[in-house]
Amino acid sequence: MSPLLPTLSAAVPPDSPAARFGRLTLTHAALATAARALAAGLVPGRPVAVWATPTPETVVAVTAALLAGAPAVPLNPRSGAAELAHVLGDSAPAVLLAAPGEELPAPAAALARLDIDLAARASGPPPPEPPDEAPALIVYTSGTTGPPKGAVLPRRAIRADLDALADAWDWTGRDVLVHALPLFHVHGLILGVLGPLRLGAAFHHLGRFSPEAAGAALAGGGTMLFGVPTMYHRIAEALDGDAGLVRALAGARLLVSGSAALPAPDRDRITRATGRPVIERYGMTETLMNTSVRPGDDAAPPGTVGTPLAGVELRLVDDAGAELPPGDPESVGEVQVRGPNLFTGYLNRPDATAAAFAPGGWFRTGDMATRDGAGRVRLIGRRATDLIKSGGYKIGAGEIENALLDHPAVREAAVTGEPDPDLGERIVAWIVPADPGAPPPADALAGHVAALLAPHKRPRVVHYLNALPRNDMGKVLKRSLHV
Ligand code: MCA
Ligand code: AMP
Repeated sequence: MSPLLPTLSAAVPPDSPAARFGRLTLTHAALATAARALAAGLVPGRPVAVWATPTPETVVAVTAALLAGAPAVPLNPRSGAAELAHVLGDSAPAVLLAAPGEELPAPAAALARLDIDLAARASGPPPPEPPDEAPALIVYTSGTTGPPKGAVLPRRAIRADLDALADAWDWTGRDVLVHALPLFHVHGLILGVLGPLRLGAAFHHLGRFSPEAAGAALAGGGTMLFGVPTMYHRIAEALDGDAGLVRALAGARLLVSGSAALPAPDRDRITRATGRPVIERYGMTETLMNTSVRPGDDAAPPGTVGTPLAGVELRLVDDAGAELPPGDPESVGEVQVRGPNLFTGYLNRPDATAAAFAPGGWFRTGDMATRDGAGRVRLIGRRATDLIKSGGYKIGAGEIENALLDHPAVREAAVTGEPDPDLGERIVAWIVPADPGAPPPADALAGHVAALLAPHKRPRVVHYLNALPRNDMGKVLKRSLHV
């Protein structure tokens, strides 16, 4: 079995950079030895939690877990108490890896902890390569109801996905990827970290996103930029009057957007100002990447997410589950995919895993799309209205409703998403207060949700009602919830 991260065992030039965060650069050689030292303390097959701050320590920790064959559970370091307790209870990690000095909140602090030492030096040979079907990562993702589910991603899926992307984007060891994505989701961690590492390439993580920081990193040697549409929106807004940013983007080899739909006005402003297209690719936590526009496909109409990546089978099906004949750009169906890029299932959730697949091993994405004669996919919406994409994060309305109902001043709660020029969608809460004379303030509810779940799940707008609109069965009529 060839290694998932070949540069950890192969000889690489001792000072070739792998990961840069601020002024700190980790070379491939330093990463390999620190990760091997940490891997020696991990047990194959036993999950390890990683306190996934945007730091070199997270890169060493995830690499060590991959080396050891211990499934890594990346944690959002801003997780609230309930979300953290759920993820830790569900994944039952043997140990938590964190940067030295990192203060952990209660449920995480109770775990056995190993500090990540960037300066540690390995002794002895690297551990044997784990089997290809062994779980590599467990990434938590929201559904329409209930708490997030852990998607179990085998090494095979990561390997297949990264090789297909390298092929689609001509991504090589000479590229320097720039991004500021969180390291506890597929986009930032698999594409943004493991992508360059597998190729022996480098990435430059900005720590915190700003158009200026992205421009400076591209001007300073970056060749590719990965971002969610909110980041491209902020870049589009900053281009006017920033000639340096325009030059930096114009000099990039590849600008890639994903995780949510890129609005046409933002895409067009960037292309007009810089002469560079922004390429869209389409994926999901459970499937990794399914399709991408290919650089240089000038015939690709803007707004498509391209054609399937190597090895990915994709079909559209109607409501009855019948496959739509390809080639009719007007027929809308649910996207279903099959291939080596797929996860193996949701941790501890055989029910949800079974429901996610159609007969024949096709994964039901829940995304609705059309396909043109050349096979290019155009996403037009989602099957579930209870899934909200805000800032590129997928958020289930149900988990926010439950958190709101936990507030003593809330009697009833419903959550919807509404269009937002910056976030794509913003979270809107519709509240029936326990005491109509003393409704809880909006910022108290936002703080409550942020503390229980995560700051990006907080409602941005709160409306107060005397009662929620319901049908005869008592189900909330979300379509009637608008101002
Ligand atoms: C404000 N804040 C609060 C509160 N109010 N914190 C706690 N309680 C409150 N009541 C803080 C926030 O924590 C944050 O703090 C600051 O206010 C602003 O936060 P916010 O407005 O939410 O957003 P932002 O910081 O401006 O972030 C925009 C962003 C971010 C950078 C675009 O949304 C982001 O990183 N998105 C990436 C999502 C992603 O990677 N998705 C991939 C999953 P402070 O200022 O201190 O930070 S999808 C995926 O993986 C699939 C496979 C795919 O296809 O890619
Ligand atoms: P997640 O479950 O957080 O991994 O998010 C996956 C979802 O993000 C997909 O099912 C799509 O709805 C959405 N998504 C990802 N990439 C794109 C894209 N390029 N355009 C539109 N939606 C996207």
